[in-house]
Amino acid sequence: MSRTASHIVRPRVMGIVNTTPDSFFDGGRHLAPAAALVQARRLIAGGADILDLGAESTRPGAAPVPAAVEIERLVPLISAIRAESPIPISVDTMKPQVARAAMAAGASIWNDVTALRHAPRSLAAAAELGCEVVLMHMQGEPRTMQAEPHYDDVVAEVAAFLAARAEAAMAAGVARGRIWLDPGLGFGKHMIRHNLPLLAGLDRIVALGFPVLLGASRKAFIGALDGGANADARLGGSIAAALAGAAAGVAAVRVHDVRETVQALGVWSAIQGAGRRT
Ligand code: HH2
Repeated sequence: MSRTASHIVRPRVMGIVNTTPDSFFDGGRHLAPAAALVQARRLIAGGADILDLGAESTRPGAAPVPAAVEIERLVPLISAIRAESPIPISVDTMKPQVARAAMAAGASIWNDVTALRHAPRSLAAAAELGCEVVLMHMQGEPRTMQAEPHYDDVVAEVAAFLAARAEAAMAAGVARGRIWLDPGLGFGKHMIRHNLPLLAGLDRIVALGFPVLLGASRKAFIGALDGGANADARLGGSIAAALAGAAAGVAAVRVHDVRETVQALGVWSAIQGAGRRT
């Protein structure tokens, strides 16, 4: 959470840079190292509190990327950002060897959409690296996760999964204070039947007692609620979801549009502050 001028906490803003050819929104825009660095600078100037760098898309049907290629895309970018800015850097990767290389280059957060389940040594690697970890919920695996997701009670099941993964991480030696949880909007979730109850029930995830990261930015459920709007036309819905997260007490929102989200959260927190003063 960040303190604003009105001293009301608002979620931190994590800006996304995908240095990939195929991410669902910014794929191909920041694949060239120079373009990725320009985008990182833009997000920092826009008020990002954290940068999340990804080198392998998680969207259904995305091409798998070998660890060496992820490292080749991420490490020079991390070093270049580190040379200019102290901003905390997160890496969006499932692979412990990529996380290791990224931490050595100056990243401090491992954002793992598999919640440290992808490799048998992921849990031990996270403990050894001593980095912060984002444990995200996903039903199934990226290739097939949107085929027929099923839950009896999506909020209860996601909360139980996240609590169990936090326990597993702590049992492996990850410090409690380094664990974040993320409900994983869009990852094995029906667009409306699962993502919306999760957004409405975020307070139950927050109640688990760990900082919660929310990633709704430009996801397909926003298009589904707006006549099929494509990813380029989902900024308004992304901001609405970020504000729902703020109201529920999430610690950070993961977004493509940093400047706009910072402005929206700033106005939201100023309104909260004015409400408290009267
Ligand atoms: N969403 C995406 C990727 N990584 N990590 C966390 N913790 N939470 C999320 O909701 C999340 C995530 C998907 O978004 P994006 O990175 O823009 O797309 P792609 O996976 O196609 O690169």
